[in-house]
Amino acid sequence: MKNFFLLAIIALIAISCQNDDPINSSPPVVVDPEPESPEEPVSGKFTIWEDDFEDGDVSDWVLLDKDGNNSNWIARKNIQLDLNTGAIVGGDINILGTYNVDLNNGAPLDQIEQNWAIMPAIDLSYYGGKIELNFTAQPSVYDGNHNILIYGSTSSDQATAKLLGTILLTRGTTIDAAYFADYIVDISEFKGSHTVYISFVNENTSFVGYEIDKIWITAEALLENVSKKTHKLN
Ligand SMILES: [Ca+2]
Ligand SMILES: [Ca+2]
Ligand SMILES: [Ca+2]
Repeated sequence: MKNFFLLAIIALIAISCQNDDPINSSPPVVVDPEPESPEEPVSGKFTIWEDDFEDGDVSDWVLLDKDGNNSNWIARKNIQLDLNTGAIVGGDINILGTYNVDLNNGAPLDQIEQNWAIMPAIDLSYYGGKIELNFTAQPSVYDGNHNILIYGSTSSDQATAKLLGTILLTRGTTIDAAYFADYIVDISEFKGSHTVYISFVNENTSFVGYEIDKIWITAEALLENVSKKTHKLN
């Protein structure tokens, strides 16, 4: 019994270390429990995927400029304004962002954006309990509050995606300060699916910018039959 919990904790740590770049699509390695061990699922909230954009590489994402105005999601630093020159400059935070202004001069773009950032496929087939999409984000400096739309699909074709949540990203009163905050969307309905695509989409209005500092997905439980499956495969 004690051994089982020790092994379960090791398994949880192994799963928590699963990172992006590229997503590991093979089942998590679960150490075989002792034959007499109980058949309880491993439980606790743990991270099964994350991307913090610190490497500036989003080649594993699909970024779609659906409105076709050549303004799309990009990995970069959050924007700040140089108060001496009025130029848009990079801040300190590595983000995935999308802007509805010309970053050379700050002028608004004429077109309403329809920019999709589609995460690499995640495999939710061996997790149970509540599964949550967590992200740290803000509307950029010199912007107001804006909704970000979260879509989910089991197909890479975003036309099949359904709206999972409309999340209001809020700013404080200081126009040039950072107001990154954590937001959560329940994505438990995709439990059991082998390929899940989560997308971030701007709302259907003009804006200055959306900036996402980090995204991570948590699950409450590892399904007990994973250890059985692994056992059989061995
Ligand atoms: Ca990356
Ligand atoms: Ca666009
Ligand atoms: Ca970051």
